[in-house]
Amino acid sequence: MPSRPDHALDAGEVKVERGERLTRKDALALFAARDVIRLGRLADRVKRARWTGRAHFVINRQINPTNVCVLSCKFCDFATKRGRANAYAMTIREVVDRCSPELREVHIVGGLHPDWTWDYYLEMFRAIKAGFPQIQIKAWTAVEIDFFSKKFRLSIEEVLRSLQAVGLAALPGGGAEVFSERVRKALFPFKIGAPRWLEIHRIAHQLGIPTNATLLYGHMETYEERVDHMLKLRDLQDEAQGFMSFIPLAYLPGKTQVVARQASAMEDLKTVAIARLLLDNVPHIKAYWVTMGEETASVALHFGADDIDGTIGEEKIMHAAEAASPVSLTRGRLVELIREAGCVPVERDALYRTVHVYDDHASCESSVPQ
Ligand code: V47
Repeated sequence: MPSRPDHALDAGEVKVERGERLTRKDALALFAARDVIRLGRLADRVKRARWTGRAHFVINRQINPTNVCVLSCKFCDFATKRGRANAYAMTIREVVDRCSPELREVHIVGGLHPDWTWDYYLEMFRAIKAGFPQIQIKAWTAVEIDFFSKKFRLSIEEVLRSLQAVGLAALPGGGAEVFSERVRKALFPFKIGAPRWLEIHRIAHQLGIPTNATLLYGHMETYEERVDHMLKLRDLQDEAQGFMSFIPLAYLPGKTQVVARQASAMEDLKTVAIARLLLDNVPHIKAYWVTMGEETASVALHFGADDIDGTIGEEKIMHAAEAASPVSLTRGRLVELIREAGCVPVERDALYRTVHVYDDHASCESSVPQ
């Protein structure tokens, strides 16, 4: 750590201690800070004031029903075109077969399939809920909601209300990438930009559908663009408090190689810590173990994160981009990771309601089935 005092942190630290909101300038100074441990301690204090030593996880399953996508984003290794050897599209039976009684949440996102009907999407949710009424469905990014709206000539509100009627509980945070027109033009020119992504989340919040928000970082974006992204989310959150969680996603170079290597663990920890400090109105900051790796995610619980997502089951988007992490973790492993970080594991549902607090060591093995 730096031998000289790191004054980049001073202004931010004073403001946080006084409970004042950080500005763009403060956040940029935090990104310039060399004393990452001091930054982490500050974020940890803020996290503990809200969540004490608790860290959340969920028994969930990711389902990516198709990789066929009308878009071709330059950072994405997952999407492919109809008819290619690696293309797949699940039937509703195949989606439902991936569900099981112990799940609290299914997280469903995929490619923008050119042929699927609106009824297919509605029937998918009906079939999941018929088989597994306890499962909360967190599904379809704003990019998919926009696609449904255009393809099926429905308003955003009609799309969301119809999905809500068949079981949609929350929207995941994907598709936001980074709210910068410069980066959008370079990496995902045919995908919706910030105004549309934010509009869709605003409508979801107005309808009482909670949502998450992501940031894809570690490619060609600048610190200014990361900060501006977070500030846009903070502004929207001031309107209706509809965001549950913010998830910084480190870009995995895979075969797309927008940059040659993934952001460092230090960069991950800094981004988590600054998110906790800047997004003072977003309750949960998620250290997503799939992109960060288990080790960095557990350290991130001391840098402002209070959530590590879930068991996942079978993740395809990050693993298409050669993520080094396993495709799934057990409940026991998540509890262990959180405990190893010195935190108290709290199993939650998709809406962050507490399912079980593992406040003694025996309870992990005995009180809830594996
Ligand atoms: O929007 C795609 C990202 C997102 C790569 O809401 C990549 O709880 C890194 O949004 N390297 C989808 N990232 C995943 C997502 C998500 C994940 C976990 C939890 C939640 C939540 C949402 O994955 C996409 C894009 O930003 N992505 N390719 C890549 N090569």
